[in-house]
Amino acid sequence: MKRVLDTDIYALTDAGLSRGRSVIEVADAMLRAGIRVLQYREKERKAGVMLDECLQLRRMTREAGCTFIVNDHVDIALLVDADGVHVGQEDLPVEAVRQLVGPDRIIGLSTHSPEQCRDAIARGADYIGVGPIFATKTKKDVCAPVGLEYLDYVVQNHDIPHVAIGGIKLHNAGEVVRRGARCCALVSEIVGAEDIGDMVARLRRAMAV
Ligand code: 3NM
Repeated sequence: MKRVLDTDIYALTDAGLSRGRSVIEVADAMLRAGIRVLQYREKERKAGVMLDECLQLRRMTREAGCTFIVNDHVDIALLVDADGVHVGQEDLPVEAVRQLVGPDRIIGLSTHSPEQCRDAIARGADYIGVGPIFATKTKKDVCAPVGLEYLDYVVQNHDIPHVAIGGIKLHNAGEVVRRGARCCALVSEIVGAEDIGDMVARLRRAMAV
């Protein structure tokens, strides 16, 4: 059975924001903090390096019982036997990704509007990213913040699992959860924290609404 986002925090890697720590070190701290979904999202890596890191992360996440998702690279997701792949609006359509990964792997799709949400459901995505909720510098090519209004639309109209993303921090994570988000994805707030374990614990307290 596919396990799709049955968790509070969705963590992503970003070596450039990790205070000089390696992706593996950061992921290790996340897993020790009890993170249950981890996405490998590295934009400036050679394919061979991505493959090596993903092989290591696959071993670590499997041992920890953590769902492992690879961003964009369907080939790497398949090579390392990831649980799923996350794609954006400019990537291969969900139906094509499904043909490659089969029925049992998770496909996540970033969406930024009600129309894209409905389209993702029609195409058979397993979950959607909903964002950017707030302004973010982490994703370079992302549209202006969609605010909490788009999250409200998803929460009030659709059952598809969703993950709120974009500019979510310790100070606003509680608000996002109170608006009905089932799961929050955070990049800079977690990978950039000096003490990742402490940050995850504080986020959990802030999100326990
Ligand atoms: N996707 P931070 S926003 C990877 O809206 C990503 O689809 C987004 O980083 C979307 O938590 C985003 O540092 C970046 O703001 C989120």
